[in-house]
Amino acid sequence: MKCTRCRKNQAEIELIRHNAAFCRDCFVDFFHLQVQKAIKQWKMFSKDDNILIAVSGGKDSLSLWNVLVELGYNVSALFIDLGIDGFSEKAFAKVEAFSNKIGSKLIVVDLKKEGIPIPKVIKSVRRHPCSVCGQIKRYYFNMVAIKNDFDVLVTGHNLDDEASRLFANVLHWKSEYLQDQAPLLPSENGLKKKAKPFFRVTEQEIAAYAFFKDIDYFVNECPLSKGAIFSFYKKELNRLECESHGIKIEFYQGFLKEIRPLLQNAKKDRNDKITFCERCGYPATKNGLCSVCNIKEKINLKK
Ligand code: Q46
Ligand code: ZN
Repeated sequence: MKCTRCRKNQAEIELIRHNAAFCRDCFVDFFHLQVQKAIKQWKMFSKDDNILIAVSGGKDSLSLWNVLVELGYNVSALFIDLGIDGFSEKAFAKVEAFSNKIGSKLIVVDLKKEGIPIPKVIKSVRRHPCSVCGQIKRYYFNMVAIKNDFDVLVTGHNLDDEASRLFANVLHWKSEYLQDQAPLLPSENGLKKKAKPFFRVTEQEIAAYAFFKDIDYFVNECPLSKGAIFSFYKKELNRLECESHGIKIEFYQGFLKEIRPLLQNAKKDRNDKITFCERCGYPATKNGLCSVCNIKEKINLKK
């Protein structure tokens, strides 16, 4: 099969949902274009902005880092060392090597030094590891972005992540989470502006990009991820996608266009009631503390 774009080279990848097949070079151009479209459509950031990208060592974050640098954006990376022995060191090695290759600045937060490595935290907090780990990561992403005066924080969340999260939030009618679901969240209430430039591309497309660009990413599965519910929703959405190509993007874009605007008044009411952590100044959840100061408090009580 010939590439449907240049009509010269042999196609190496077929994208059924786009009704196209691309050779390597045309796929990379197409992929970059999808990211540029996302950035422009949502006015995520410009070439003058200082961008902080959260990286884990996996294919999504390293690929996004690569795309943004190739497109000429001013990017620094942030790696959170979760303190999961036998896992976090390997992830960090990939991130460090990639940072040296690409020539971008790398900032590291070590949760062992912060007193809250994830394996220790999950002994004190009775929730799924991913829920508490996600909360801690978001806290430090935001804190580092604010302290270092970055204009925007970006993450490698892709269409599969966003559609499965939306799917779960709709099934459980999590209205507060639905209010916060978008490819761009403005800077408000002590939270730095957040963008997801990969929301138009799928996991599979990112894997192809990483392969064509020879990106050496970390493939090991996190030992604490067992029972994470999002992988179940992702599988179900993939089944639907096989039956009806393009359903994932239609589901997500449809929500952004039709439903999200209706939720913004409820979000405004919520914003009016927000309070801030008396220790660190981050938005508070309960008893005057933010989620991470609450976790630190629990761990200290157990000592
Ligand atoms: S690192 Fe943390 Fe992930 Fe491991 S504990 Fe879950 S959220 S799976 S991206
Ligand atoms: Zn706090």
